[in-house]
Amino acid sequence: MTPDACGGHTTVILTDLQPTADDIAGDVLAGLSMTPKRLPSKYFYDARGSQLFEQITRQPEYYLTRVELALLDASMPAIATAVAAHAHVVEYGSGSGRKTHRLLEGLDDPVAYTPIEISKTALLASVGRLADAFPGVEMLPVCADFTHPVPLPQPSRGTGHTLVFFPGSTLGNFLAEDAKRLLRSMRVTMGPRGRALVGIDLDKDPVLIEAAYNDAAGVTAEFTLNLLVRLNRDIGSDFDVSAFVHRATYSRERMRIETHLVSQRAQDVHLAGRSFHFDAGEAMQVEYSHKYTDHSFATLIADAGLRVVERWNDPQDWFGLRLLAPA
Ligand code: AVJ
Repeated sequence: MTPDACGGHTTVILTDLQPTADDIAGDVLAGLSMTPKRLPSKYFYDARGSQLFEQITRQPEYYLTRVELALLDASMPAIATAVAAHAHVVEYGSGSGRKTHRLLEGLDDPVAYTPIEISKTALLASVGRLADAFPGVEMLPVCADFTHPVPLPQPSRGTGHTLVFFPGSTLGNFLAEDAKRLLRSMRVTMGPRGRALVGIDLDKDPVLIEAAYNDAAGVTAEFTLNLLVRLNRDIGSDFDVSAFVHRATYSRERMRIETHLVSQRAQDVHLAGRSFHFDAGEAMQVEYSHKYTDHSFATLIADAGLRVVERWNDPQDWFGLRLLAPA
């Protein structure tokens, strides 16, 4: 072991805004009471789910992560020019840190980095990975729900502007009304001089999109089914996981992947003293992944008081990065 193998002399100041704990059982009861039944996709990400998602990003069919990383590399000089020096980089959620690493490396002297994340464990893990690589960047993580406006910690160096970073087409998991609410909160969080760099998956040949959500190795199917495994463990439901199959289809009309879990037999699922009947072949909706055109995206953000100031696509127009400013 080298003397500095443990690294970590950088001070990390955590702001805990104590986001209200998820009411998983309540959300699931509400979803199972709807017709058709549905479950919130945010509950995919327990420890196993996060691990499976990382595995999805390495599947040959799942082009999103690969293309976005290459696009970020290719556009970084232009992004650095478009974004003023001394930015306070604020990331919505915390991924593996690969994209953040490229961004912090490529920007002109960023002063601070603030991931906003509801899970304190994931939050501290993400800054831990970056703190040693960027000793000149103040690490100011905030434990909060980024779908609401977040008061930001003030970096001690300079009063630069804020750059919100929201990669991965995570926006696509929200229905239009929720996406608009999130974008309005983003506008408040970033302030009048702020900017946001948002990654969006673009509308394209449905064959390519459907392949990305139906990888041959079956990792996405396992990721989707893991939702039931985690619910059975964490809220005591009794879904027969082996009787459900993953189904992801692209709706051209709605420009989104619609992921369902389909019960292969009639079954009754019990939760909190209540019983929910599934017919054989009944589909429960578990995730949407919206894709965008320039037109649909412009409409979405306009309703949130934002506008596109710069746009970058990969050479095949599969994935885009958009720099947004208050309208
Ligand atoms: C969380 C938006 C990056 O919707 O593409 C991947 C999650 N679901 N495969 C997406 C996901 C199935 C993913 N994002």
